[in-house]
This record gives sequence, structure tokens and C-alpha cells, in this order.
Amino acid sequence: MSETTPIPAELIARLRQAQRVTVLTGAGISAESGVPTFRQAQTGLWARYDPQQLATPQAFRRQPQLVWDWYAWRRTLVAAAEPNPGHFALAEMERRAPHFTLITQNVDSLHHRAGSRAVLELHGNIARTKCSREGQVVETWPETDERPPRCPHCGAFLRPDVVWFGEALPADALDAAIAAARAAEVFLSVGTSGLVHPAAGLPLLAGEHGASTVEINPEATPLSDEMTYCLRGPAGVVLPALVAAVWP
Ligand code: BV8
Repeated sequence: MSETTPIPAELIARLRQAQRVTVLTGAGISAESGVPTFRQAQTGLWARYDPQQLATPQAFRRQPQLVWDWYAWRRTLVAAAEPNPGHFALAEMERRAPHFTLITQNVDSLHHRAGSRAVLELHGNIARTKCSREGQVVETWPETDERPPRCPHCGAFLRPDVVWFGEALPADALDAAIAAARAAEVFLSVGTSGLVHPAAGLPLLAGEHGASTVEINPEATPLSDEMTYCLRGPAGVVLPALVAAVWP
């Protein structure tokens, strides 16, 4: 296991007395659960596809079956995954901090499965399916060999209920995330490359409003230089250590 940064005593003190704690997570927190991150080379038959090209309305319009099959493959990966100590540490933090908000870019439900309750899903959830025309969530549809299946109400293709590149984020989740970033005394940015907007702007917004900001990531990101602290290490190791140090 690579060396992880020791946790500064001043961060422990700040987090212990913080009333409002906000956390943003990205694909990196699910890496130790075996869910490939968004920019890690994809495996198997998906290796030749760039997720950034597939996760778009254009790709779905051009190749609906390919995009549907990609998400079906990712749903099986996610279904086989278990929350890891990083997810559980954030569920514990939610129980300990007086006011706690968890914002995630992930679409894998692992925070919910680890016991986190108030989760803001900025990019939707791969377990939900919606009509590509009317936009409403569809729970069941007639068994069919056709891929994608069709909306039982209007006949348009069904699609995953996730936010693709070029699509607006759910306004209520984004508004709540912005408010939680502005109000935070401590803001943790965990397992995100800080490349995808508007999520990547949240840590900077928190810092501009006086929060102590903490990046938890084995690698540096474009956000690193703006952060108050950078804890270099895997979320599954650093987060449990942080929670144990702050709330022994
Ligand atoms: C929008 C769902 C406007 C689908 C995803 C400026 C402002 C606003 C928009 C833009 C802008 N500039 C460009 C844009 C457009 C675009 C964008 O940001 N492009 C980028 C690439 C330049 N943004 C959008 O299109 C957004 N929409 O702004 O709409 C609008 C407004 C009104 C009306 C119409 C339109 C929509 C973005 C959402 C895209 N959907 N996901 C799906 O999952 O299939 S984003 C996708 O990337 C995932 O959600 C993923 O979570 C996210 C970000 O990636 P990360 O989570 O950071 O994962 P990544 O692999 O990149 O990094 C992993 C990190 O973990 C690494 O740093 C690694 O070191 C670290 N790590 C690895 N192991 C560990 C670890 N960390 C800790 N522990 C470990 N063990």
C-alpha cells in the first residue's frame, strides 16, 4: 500500500468542531469496490470506447443499442460491487457531524448501500431508467429482445436516468449542492479528477466562502493547488483514518 499523507492536527481539530461538513465524491471512491473510474481504461470489449464519447445524447441518437448495452454492462459491474471502507466512513461522518451533505458524481448507489441517507446525485443513477422522449422514470416495461426497450407509454426508446455530457444537471440537486458548498466549514473532495463541470467548481466555491477544503486522492488534480489540504492516498484508507482521528 502506498504511503498515505499523515493527517494534520489542525484539520482534525477543524473537522471536530465544524457544524457544517460537505463532501463531494467522484468515481475514485468506488475504485476500491472494483467499479472502474470514468477515465481508467475500460476493460474487455469496451476498451476501445471512450466513456466521454459514449455518455452523450449524440452517441445515443447514433447508436442507441451500443449505449444501452454499455450501461447494461456497467449495471452488472455495479450490482456485483460492494461499498468499501471509504463509503462506510462517509456514512459514519454523516452520523457524527451536526450538519452533513454528501454530493456525488457517481451513478452507482454505493453511498446509499453503505448507509448514507442524504445523498445528492448530481449525475443521476444507473439503476434508474427513463423515457428518452418524455423524461419520466419507467420502472417496468414488457419483456422484449429489442435493445433499447421502448417506453410503454409513448414508444420512444428507454435510456438510463443519468446526466450525459451536454445535458443539464437536475436543478434541485445542483442548487442544494451549491448551497451546501457555500455553507460548509469543511469541504472534502474525494476521488474526483476535478475535470467535469459544474461539479468540479464546488470545492472552489466552498473555499471562496471560507471553508477548509481537503482533497483525498492518490494523485494530484487541477484542484490540488487551490485546496487547503491534500491527503494523498486511497479513499478506503484515508477516510476511515480521518473519521477515527476526528471522532475516536
Ligand atoms: C452541463 C454520468 C450545461 C454518466 C457524467 C464548464 C461549465 C459547465 C459545463 C462545462 C464546462 N466546461 C465543459 C463543460 C461541459 C461538460 C464538462 O464538464 N466537460 C469536461 C469533460 C470538460 N459538462 C457537462 O456537459 C455537464 N452538463 O454542464 O450542462 C447545460 C446547462 C443547461 C442546459 C444544457 C446544458 C454534465 C456533466 C455530467 C456528465 N456525466 N456521468 C455516466 O456515468 O455514464 S460525468 C462522469 O465523470 C462521471 O459521473 C464521473 O463521476 C465524472 C467525473 O469523473 P470522476 O468522478 O472525477 O472520475 P475520474 O475517472 O475522472 O477520476 C477518478 C479520480 O479518482 C482520479 O482523480 C483518480 O486519481 C482518483 N482515484 C482513483 N482511485 C482512487 C481515487 N481516489 C481515491 N481513492 C481511490 N482508491
